[in-house]
Amino acid sequence: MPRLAVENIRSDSVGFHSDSGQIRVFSYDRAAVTPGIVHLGIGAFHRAHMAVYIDDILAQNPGWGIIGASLRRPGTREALAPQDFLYTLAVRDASGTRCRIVGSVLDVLDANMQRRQLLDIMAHSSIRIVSLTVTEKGYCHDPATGELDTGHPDIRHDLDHPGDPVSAPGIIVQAIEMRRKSGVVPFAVMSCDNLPSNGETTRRIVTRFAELYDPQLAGYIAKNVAFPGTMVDRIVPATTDADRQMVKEIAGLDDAWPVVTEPFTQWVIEDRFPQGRPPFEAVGAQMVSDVEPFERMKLRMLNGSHSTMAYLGYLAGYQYVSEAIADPVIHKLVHGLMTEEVMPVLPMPRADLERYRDQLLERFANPALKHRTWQIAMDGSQKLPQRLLGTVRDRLAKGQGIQRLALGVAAWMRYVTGIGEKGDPIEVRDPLAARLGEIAEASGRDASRLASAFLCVSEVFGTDLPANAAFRDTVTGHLESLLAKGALETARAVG
Ligand code: CS2
Repeated sequence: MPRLAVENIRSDSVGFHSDSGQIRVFSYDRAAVTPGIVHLGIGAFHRAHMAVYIDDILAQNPGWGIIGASLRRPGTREALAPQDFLYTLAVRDASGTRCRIVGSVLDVLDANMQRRQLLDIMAHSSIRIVSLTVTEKGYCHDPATGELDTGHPDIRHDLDHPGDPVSAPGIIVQAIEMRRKSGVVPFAVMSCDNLPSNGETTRRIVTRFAELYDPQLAGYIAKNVAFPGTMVDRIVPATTDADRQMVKEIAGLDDAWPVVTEPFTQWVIEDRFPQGRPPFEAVGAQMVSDVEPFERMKLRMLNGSHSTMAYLGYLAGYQYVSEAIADPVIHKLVHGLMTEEVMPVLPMPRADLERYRDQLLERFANPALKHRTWQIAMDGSQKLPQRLLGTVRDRLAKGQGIQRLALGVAAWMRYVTGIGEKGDPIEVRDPLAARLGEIAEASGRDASRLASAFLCVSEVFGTDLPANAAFRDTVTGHLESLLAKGALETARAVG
């Protein structure tokens, strides 16, 4: 079977057309596209989200091609380089699969091997936006406070070797410094990660890093660099070999790294791009002056439900989200979590939130997406604050109940003990995994000792939550039940 590559998709004067007729192929002249964006962290999510919007934009404006960089995994460049950085997007739901070949990514650099090249490209005047999907932990911050973690090994490395940075903040600051020295105006820095106030948080982290490196540069960044906030949404499970096979059968081309996603996609962007931007609104993105209400709604409704389902679902033996939500006990719990606990402390009209909730429940149930509970369970220490604990704080401040939210938190604690309900080992992936494992070992299966020790992890819970008796007691009670009766029985009792 031919490999996916420019030479294997037929071209004529109006662009490229697929031979198979079953796949859609970009219609612009790819040779005329020039880079305008550098994207840090080019994983499956970016390729199913922003890169697709840009693919649509390139038909009208060829100056916004993307140069991607992977900061950790070298595999993306290796997989995509032989296929001219083209890849297949497979959109799936119960009604079927629709494939399209995306051409907006012009190159992918392996930041570890090609650091100089990456910085040189970022310093070039044609680049006007540097966007990021480096996941929560890529910001090297304290998740509870949103501040740069100055003791983080990557940050320490980058402060000692500023010309050879490995962290996202270090790379961004170095590139801005190179531009400043050569008289090139800075790019806008656009976070597309699921962080609370992601623009403002990125601004704080980058400026703080610069302050430690060179206070004058920090002042320059504070004055001249825009950090637009975004709300991004599309469910994109990690690509599997079965996905590669499926795409091969449909597209008739061998694609080393396709991405599989759902039909739904949403992008809300704060309109703050002093050096210009692509016409995002022309391809379905919403441009707003304040992205925060959208972001908060999405993090607390979608991601809060996701994490709760991931921990409870995994413990209950469900491999995929669609299986977990098909269990009436988990469905009721998640429905109740959103309706009774999250929605009342969001500022949107009730009817809008109800619609949003119902749509989410449908998206979770998409049987064609194999979204592993284990995948979502990853990096819980980085996710819990914005997904569950913000709502917890808002409700506690009003003296309101937190039964279901506390169950999500207790399920995380139960999960990170590293031992499942059948005594099976759980592969806990988390930057704090070693510490969480030590806590579990030292506390045994005593719910009260376990909960107290986990609550002392201040990067997650801050200092206020461990001191709150209502929160501590509710979490401890749920953890006790999870250990004694299991996830499903506990969720049933909470309702
Ligand atoms: C998920 C998100 O992996 C996770 O933690 O909750 O990646 C989720 O699928 C996206 O935010 C959906 O937009």
